Amino acid sequence: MAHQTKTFMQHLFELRHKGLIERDLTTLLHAVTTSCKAIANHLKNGDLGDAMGSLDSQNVQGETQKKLDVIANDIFLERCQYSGVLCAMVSEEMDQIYPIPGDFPTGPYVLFFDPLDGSSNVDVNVSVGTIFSIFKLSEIPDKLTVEALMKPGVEQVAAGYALYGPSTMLVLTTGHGVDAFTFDGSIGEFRQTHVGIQIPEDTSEIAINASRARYWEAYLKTYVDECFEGANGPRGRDFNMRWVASMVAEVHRILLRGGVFMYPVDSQNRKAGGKLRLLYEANPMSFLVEQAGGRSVSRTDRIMEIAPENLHQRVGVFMGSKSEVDLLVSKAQASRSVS
Ligand code: P6P
Repeated sequence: MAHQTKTFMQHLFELRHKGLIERDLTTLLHAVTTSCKAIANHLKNGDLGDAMGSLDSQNVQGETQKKLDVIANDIFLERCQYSGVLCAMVSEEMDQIYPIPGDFPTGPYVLFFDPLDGSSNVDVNVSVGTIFSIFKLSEIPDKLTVEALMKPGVEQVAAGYALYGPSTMLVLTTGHGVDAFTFDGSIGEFRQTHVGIQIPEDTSEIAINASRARYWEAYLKTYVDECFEGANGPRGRDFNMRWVASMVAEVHRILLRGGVFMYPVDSQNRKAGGKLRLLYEANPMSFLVEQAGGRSVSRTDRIMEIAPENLHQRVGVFMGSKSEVDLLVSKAQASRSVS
């Protein structure tokens, strides 16, 4: 038989046969990837379908909801709630914990997800994604409280994203490296295209929303200015800048060719704690970045060691090529800390 690259499920079965993941996690990841396929199917029709545009509603973040934000969220709830292994789901699109309905069997796993990250790009056909983070509790809590779900990112058992771009891809870690899969429409499956992704330690490419420069701390402003000064400046080499306004697209680029992604706490978002959310954006992306040999901090602290306090907690994010994040941390430590 002609050599066929492994499908996503074959990859999971291999991990299970090696004793690296449990059967129930395989079940849950199958439901997650099926949800991502369904979301991709809605996206591919663009304005030919009826899913484009915004609703009059706002999500818990106070952001205008796209029709597809709600559609993607509902797809996850419907397709994951009967997996039989979950006790709760937490979504960017829902204020409260989503308990598994009484008539479905439950289990100790918790799924945090951002069903459609970067959705402001949907109407202009720029890549968007789905981000997921999975924990396994020591037991199913009697009472499903927020406190019962507040675990640091180092306790994740799996994390990943779907990238709805020129091709639809799925990138996953279960703590045993980072692998990527590309959707093959001819068989309706994700097939492995990248094995053991490693982020280049050095980079000359930064990603930051430069329109917020007036809000940044002085050390960060100096860092970015020195990158922009290029070969004639203190860095001695030219830098490139990218900003897609879709974290999944930025992190995917960084995983494959290096770079550093920055969304700092700044003078304008400090009261809110930053922009990006810890549980379903920063933690899963940090797990992937660290598993790929990169580094991920919130100014100076390792993101995956942050003890969460609420479901939609925001955090500053600096992640990517290790040597560049190391430099940023040393500059932050040398600067006067901002309370
Ligand atoms: P800004 C999308 O809303 C998101 O959460 C990330 O995916 C993205 O990196 C960031 O916000 C974009 O923020 O301020 O550029 O719109």
